[in-house]
Amino acid sequence: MSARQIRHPRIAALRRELDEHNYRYYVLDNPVIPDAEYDRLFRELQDLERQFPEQITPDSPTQRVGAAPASALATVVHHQAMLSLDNAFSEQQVVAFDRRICEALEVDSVVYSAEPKLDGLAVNLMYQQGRLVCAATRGDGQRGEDITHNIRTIHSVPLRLRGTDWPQQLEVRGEVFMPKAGFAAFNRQAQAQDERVFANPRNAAAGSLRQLDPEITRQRPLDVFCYGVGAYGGAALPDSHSALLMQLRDWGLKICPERQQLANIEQCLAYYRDLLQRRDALAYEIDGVVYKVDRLAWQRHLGHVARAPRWALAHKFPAQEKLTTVRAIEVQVGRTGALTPVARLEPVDVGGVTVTNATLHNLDEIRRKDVRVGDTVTVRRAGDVIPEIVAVLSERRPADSRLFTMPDHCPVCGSEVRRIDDEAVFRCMGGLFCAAQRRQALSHFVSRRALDIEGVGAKLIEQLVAGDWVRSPADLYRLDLATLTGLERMGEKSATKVLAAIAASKPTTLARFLYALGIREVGETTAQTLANAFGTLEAIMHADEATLQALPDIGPKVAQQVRAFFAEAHNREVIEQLQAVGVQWPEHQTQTLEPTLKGQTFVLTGTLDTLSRDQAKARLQALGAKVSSSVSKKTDYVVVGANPGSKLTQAQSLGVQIIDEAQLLRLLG
Ligand code: D41
Repeated sequence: MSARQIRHPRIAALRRELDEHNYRYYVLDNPVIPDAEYDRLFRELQDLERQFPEQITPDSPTQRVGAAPASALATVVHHQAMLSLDNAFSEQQVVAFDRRICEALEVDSVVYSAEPKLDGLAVNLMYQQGRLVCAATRGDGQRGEDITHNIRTIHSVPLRLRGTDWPQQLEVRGEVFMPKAGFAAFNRQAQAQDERVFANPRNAAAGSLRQLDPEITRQRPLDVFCYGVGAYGGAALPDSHSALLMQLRDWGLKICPERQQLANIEQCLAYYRDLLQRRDALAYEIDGVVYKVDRLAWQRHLGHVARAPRWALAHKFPAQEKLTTVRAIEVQVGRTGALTPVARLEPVDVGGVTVTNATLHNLDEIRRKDVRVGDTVTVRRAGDVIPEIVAVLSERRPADSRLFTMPDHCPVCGSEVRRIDDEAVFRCMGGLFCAAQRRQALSHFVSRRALDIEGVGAKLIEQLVAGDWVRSPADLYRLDLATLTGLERMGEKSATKVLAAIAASKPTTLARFLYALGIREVGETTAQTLANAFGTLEAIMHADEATLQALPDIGPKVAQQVRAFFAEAHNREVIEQLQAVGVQWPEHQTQTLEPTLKGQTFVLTGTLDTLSRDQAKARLQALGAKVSSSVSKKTDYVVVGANPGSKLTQAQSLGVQIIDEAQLLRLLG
């Protein structure tokens, strides 16, 4: 028996693996490896089959052109084949492409049409007598799947063409995609409902279009850009690709607004660099740029090889997805004690940036993806968002891998870890006893939008907390030169500067101060809302949940956190200390905050002129009054504005004192 007859084990393994990935990609629309990794495996199989051609079988993944026949959708034969695109991964390859073209055309330079390469699903739209009669996926280029019912739900696809000068038969080629914002919203909702999320916008577009029920597609935020034609009903085409696209646009079809006509290949490269740089700011995902010889006569002259035209080229951007392995899963403690698992990765270059960490958000997320130490994973970095793990290659999982579990004690301070009610997060119960929370609370306190203490960075805070010099923000104001200069790498000059910056932060605003306290759920906007509505810290500290909730944008969750924060004696103490060391802000109202109305009960009815109901309520409460919603014998005053309700008659019948707005304002000082 010759060696040649032995089945090559790697060939069999590669086929099995590629079949699996094909299935996940085409049938499930849910791939677990990056395209680049798939291509690598595919090429490895092709190479082996070239070495051992007798082992090529008709069912090898290399023997298939295009997509798998995937579903219950009907098959559609395209009138004109849908070609694919050759790829270039470097500027040299692009320049070589241009040189081949110039030589074949015997010209010095060529005008190109350049457009972003959308990362969606290629479709063919068939119009007859100006009406959309059929829409299909590209499939293998010859035949695709009938997705007419789904395409009809996309609002940017005209069901009838505008104008009258269209060919009787027109095939329009385009890319259906899901814009980034729609994709993010869709996944957020899917996750909240424990439904399946998509790995990326392209899978989301493909998955949405291959539904049997168009009602599902209708709810997906899909859009389309058209980039070419197939059958053209025998009519005369315009001279150039650019003119063709303008024509399509006039007929009501959507064209990518970034498309440009460019004088030569150098301009194409400049266009590529510009788009690569703006990639994150675009509303849709793109994975490169497509250059097309603009003049259609030249396109015809150049023709095509195999399945790709000679006159077009996809210049790919660096991949945003790569494979790497998980070295460890560590748990970080946030400012509010929330534990966030973070995957420490084998460093990998993703789109020009070295990625070493990926957030795993929370335990639910880890469970959903089942990420474990030692796993091979696809990481994705898009825009300036934190890199994330898209999928795990379970077939490459080490046999001894173990399920990740959350620690039951804080990795920083050892306090108990608890999961509160229905929240997804686990929290360290250590509060400001926990050094991690203390460090971050301090970092937040000094940050630019809070008390803005320049020169007190993460490093210094780390030292101050480690040495136990600073436990609460108030301690910052008690630091002296000797303490600071005693720290490592702190000279007298910088220490003096730090002290000056700390001192300079004392005059502040109520909104900044509130924000700086780091109350959970209270961001800058909420802090501003509270400061505006109540005017004084005293009033906020005494407001009950109902009063807080009466404010715009303050819901029960925020109100509860605000109440809980001020109910905590420790927090009130820190505030007192901060005021004692001289942190101060102008209060909106000048009234003395003596509880001059303590024990008095007010009821408001009707609309006041100068105060909103909430303001009136807040100011009354600031002076110790109680504001009730119903009139009783215990009511001291009923404040009556315009169009009072039944409370006025109740007050009259009970003999409660009735006052108007002017009298109220006098009482409020
Ligand atoms: O944005 C795209 N994905 C895109 C795809 C594009 N802008 N232009 C394209 N042009 C062509 C030719 C030149 C063959 C008409 C394409 C594709 N083809 C294409 N998409 C998927 C397969 C081929």
